[in-house]
Amino acid sequence: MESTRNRLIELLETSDKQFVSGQLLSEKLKISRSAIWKHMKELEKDGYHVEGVSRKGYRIVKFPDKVSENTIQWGLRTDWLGKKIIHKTSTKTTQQIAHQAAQDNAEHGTIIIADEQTKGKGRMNRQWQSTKGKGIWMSIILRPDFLPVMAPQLTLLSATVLADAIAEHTALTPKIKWPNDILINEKKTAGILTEMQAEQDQIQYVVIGIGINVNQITEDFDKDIQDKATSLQIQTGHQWNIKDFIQHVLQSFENSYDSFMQNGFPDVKYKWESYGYRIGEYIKIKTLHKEWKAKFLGIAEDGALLTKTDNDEIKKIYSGEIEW
Ligand code: BT5
Repeated sequence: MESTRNRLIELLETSDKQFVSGQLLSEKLKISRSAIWKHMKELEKDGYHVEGVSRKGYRIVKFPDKVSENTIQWGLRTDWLGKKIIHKTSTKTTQQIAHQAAQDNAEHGTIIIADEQTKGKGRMNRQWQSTKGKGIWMSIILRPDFLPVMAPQLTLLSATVLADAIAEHTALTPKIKWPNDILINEKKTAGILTEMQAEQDQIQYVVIGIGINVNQITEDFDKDIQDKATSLQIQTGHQWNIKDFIQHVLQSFENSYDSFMQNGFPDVKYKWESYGYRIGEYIKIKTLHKEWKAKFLGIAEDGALLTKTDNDEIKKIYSGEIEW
């Protein structure tokens, strides 16, 4: 039943807005015309708007707002990103599914997306809270043809994509806090986790994990992060259509990635710095043995944070705790 239904959606979807005759559907799916009609009624119950016109056939005029492989793909204007989508209603983490899929040869641009993650991952084994149906929890598999040392540039690029998508879609003013936090009004609304499988001089694949808080209210976050996390809904006072926003992010991602591959890193650096949080201000850097203040200048090509000390020494910072 489920697979016939998916095939039916697929047939209607690939015909785009054209009608598909009942005759053709019944031949392809090997079911009677009245069975097709029953399937259409079921689709309507799920939020699809199907138009049926005698002598012409059927066509989908609107997909439901909920997220699924079909609803994301319908109207997605990308060439390679999201051509293959794996959607889960609930999973531990989309990163794990992405790694598995990549090892099973999933193609460049495959995305894994979930309504809910029960063990969402942040960096360094931290947790990422992923409330059901309230945000975008997605992993993108990429197979870039460059050296592993360049992978951090993809994290920086992803941050600019999210900042752009939020700014364009909602008219809010996001900031990127080094290395990968997207802030709105000083609170975190999105995060990025880049993981990679590589040999010394070759990347096998990269998984870019993207988490964006969309429709949470403050109480949806655990108490310990309520004062530092935010969502588009909290910031704008209304709900956002998650499927539309996913499509926007994917389209922006593909454009930026393609232009990065053609033109290299300078445009990404420029854009990143235009969103950079506290550029030009003093920050405090703490390592195990030392603590010092320096001016935050921007980012280096390798993803490091560029600073200038009071005796005009330019220093790249790769790790350590930063106090902003
Ligand atoms: C990140 O880590 O910001 C990376 C987040 C990546 C999440 C995506 S969702 C799809 C894919 N699948 C996954 O399992 N992960 C990726 P980090 O910079 O380490 O930030 C983690 C810290 O942010 C936590 O320790 C909390 O303090 C805070 N935090 C947790 N959940 C949050 C949320 N939903 N919104 C804002 N802050 C959060």
